[in-house]
Amino acid sequence: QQPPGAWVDEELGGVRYGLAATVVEEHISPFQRITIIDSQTYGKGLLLDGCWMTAERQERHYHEPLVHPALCAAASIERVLVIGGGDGGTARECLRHPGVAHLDMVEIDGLVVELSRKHLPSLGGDAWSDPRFHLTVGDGIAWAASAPDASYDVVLVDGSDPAGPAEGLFNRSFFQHCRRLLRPGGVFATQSESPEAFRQVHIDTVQLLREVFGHADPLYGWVPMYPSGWWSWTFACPDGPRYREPLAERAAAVAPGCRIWSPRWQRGAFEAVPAFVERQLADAA
Ligand code: PUT
Repeated sequence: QQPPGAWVDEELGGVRYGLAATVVEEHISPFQRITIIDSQTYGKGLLLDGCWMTAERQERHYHEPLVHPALCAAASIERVLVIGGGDGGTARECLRHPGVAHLDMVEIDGLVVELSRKHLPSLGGDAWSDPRFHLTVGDGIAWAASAPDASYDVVLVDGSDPAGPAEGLFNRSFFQHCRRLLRPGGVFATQSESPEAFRQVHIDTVQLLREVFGHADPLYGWVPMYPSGWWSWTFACPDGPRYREPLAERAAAVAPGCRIWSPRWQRGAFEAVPAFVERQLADAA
């Protein structure tokens, strides 16, 4: 039992990223160590294998930038696939778009879903009971490999850091399947780590997505509890960078309920490419 006021940290590269918090539950699933904490500042939160995933009062910093640039830009948003996303926050933001008719979410770890529903119910909100929402507990990489060509308008990857069960979510063959799954005018997006704390993973991910999809661009924001706080999401589309400009009607439907994302924020976030990333991507091209 931890004393009240103890610290829970993610340690990376000689730096600690922590919250004053107590551990509420911890389990070892077949895939990873799952920790639920209760923090003074951001409420209840989730770590996987000791890495920060989300917290009640900080999740919007992460979920809104992953979802809305893609859902406000794809030609249609009738069919959406979310790979990962077991806390429910990504599905919740997607289902705020009335144009979504069917959302498949494929999460590898059923215990993440169970503990998130128990301790972080505000993340999934009404998504769990929405008739458009279809949860499969299974391997998202295998799902992407076996789903039919052109079966989704939007594919979102909400995985953890590239180690353990999430490692395969950053590789070429997985991205090639995601491209194959997109209908014409479709948009792909993935969380793409920190340009500071995971610099090489970030650069390699953007470069690989450019190779596979033809067009891919990172968008930069902040998730204060993540390593360095500086985070990125990368959007990709075979037929041009349509994700850069939100469609007005879709944006108007969701913007009033957003805390971080807005069309203006998005435009700035796509422009905020740090100089070293711009140089490294130019060298890699
Ligand atoms: N899906 C959450 C990303 C976590 C990064 N630490």
